[in-house]
Amino acid sequence: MLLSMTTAMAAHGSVTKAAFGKTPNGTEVDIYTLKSDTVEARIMTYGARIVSIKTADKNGKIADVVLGYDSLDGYLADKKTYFGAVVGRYGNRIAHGEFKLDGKTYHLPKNNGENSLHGGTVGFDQLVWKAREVPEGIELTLVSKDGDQGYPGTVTAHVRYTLHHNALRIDYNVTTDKDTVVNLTNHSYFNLGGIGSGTILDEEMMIAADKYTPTDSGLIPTGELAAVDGTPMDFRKPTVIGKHIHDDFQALKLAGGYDHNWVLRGSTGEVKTAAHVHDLATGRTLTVTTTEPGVQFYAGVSLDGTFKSPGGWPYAKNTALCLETQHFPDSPNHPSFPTTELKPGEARHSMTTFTFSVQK
Ligand code: FUC
Repeated sequence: MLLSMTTAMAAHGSVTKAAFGKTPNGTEVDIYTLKSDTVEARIMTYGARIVSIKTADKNGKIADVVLGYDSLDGYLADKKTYFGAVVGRYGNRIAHGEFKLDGKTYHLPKNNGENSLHGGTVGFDQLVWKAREVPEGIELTLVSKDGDQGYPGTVTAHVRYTLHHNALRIDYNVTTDKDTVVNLTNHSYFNLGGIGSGTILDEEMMIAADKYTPTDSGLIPTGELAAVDGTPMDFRKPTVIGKHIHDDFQALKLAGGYDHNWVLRGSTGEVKTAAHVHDLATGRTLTVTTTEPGVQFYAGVSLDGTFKSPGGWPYAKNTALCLETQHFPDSPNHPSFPTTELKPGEARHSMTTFTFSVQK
């Protein structure tokens, strides 16, 4: 009996909960451990963040493949990186912290030069979400009031993390009581070699995109969808990330490396492969699928070693990469981009999966 129960647990996974500390105003933060036969993922209620993802390499060696901290204090002290967070209300940038909706202009905090980044000064990444267990995972809920960070409408966001064998799935469901704009993503920093293993420049990556959105110097899209063909932005075939990162190419010079939105093939709402990453040294691979129209490939260009891993390893430039599935940056100011507008009575659903395997 005991044996069969244990087996059932391994097949269907398990979810456990523990305390992870308190925010400065005394709000308790919990951390949940999702375990399957191959992956252990920890997710906390502060920022609905992925704290760690442990999985084996080709020799069976387990490592944590996302950057993070071992205590809540680490996260509270770091307002720069968004490690593992659900970013909202609007992932990435809105030009001049301004957009028009139904004839009215809304003003957002300019927390990134002239622009608004990742939902403003206190985005969803810094709020404590409510959590409940669901089959194979947890659902986190946040209510953001009308006017929060300058955005219109009271928005209710439900983010569900579920773990099926080697696939961590994220489902986003958002509603509003007034017309607004929404663009949620997850900001995990992956290093498939494991924390402490070096940079991601030797990892091989494929992005399923023929185009990307070039930007100005503030990383705001110009509106053009440019072909990747013949440029360092071409990841249609698996390419070593460091191969062209220092090329004399304007988009790379503006961003100090890769920090751009790629236009995924296929349509919004359709589940499609966004990217595939392969760490040649350990054999670990990551496949990202999504219903979103774009993905921000960010090569950890602003990591500067200020923040450190639990073992004291400096989180330095290019030591991790983000694949932020999303609607395009600054969409509210680009009517030609897939719309980020959400109206009362509508429910915005999107999903992304991170699947971990080993390729020898
Ligand atoms: C990504 C980038 C930004 C920023 C942030 C931490 O989303 O687009 O440039 O550095 O992450």
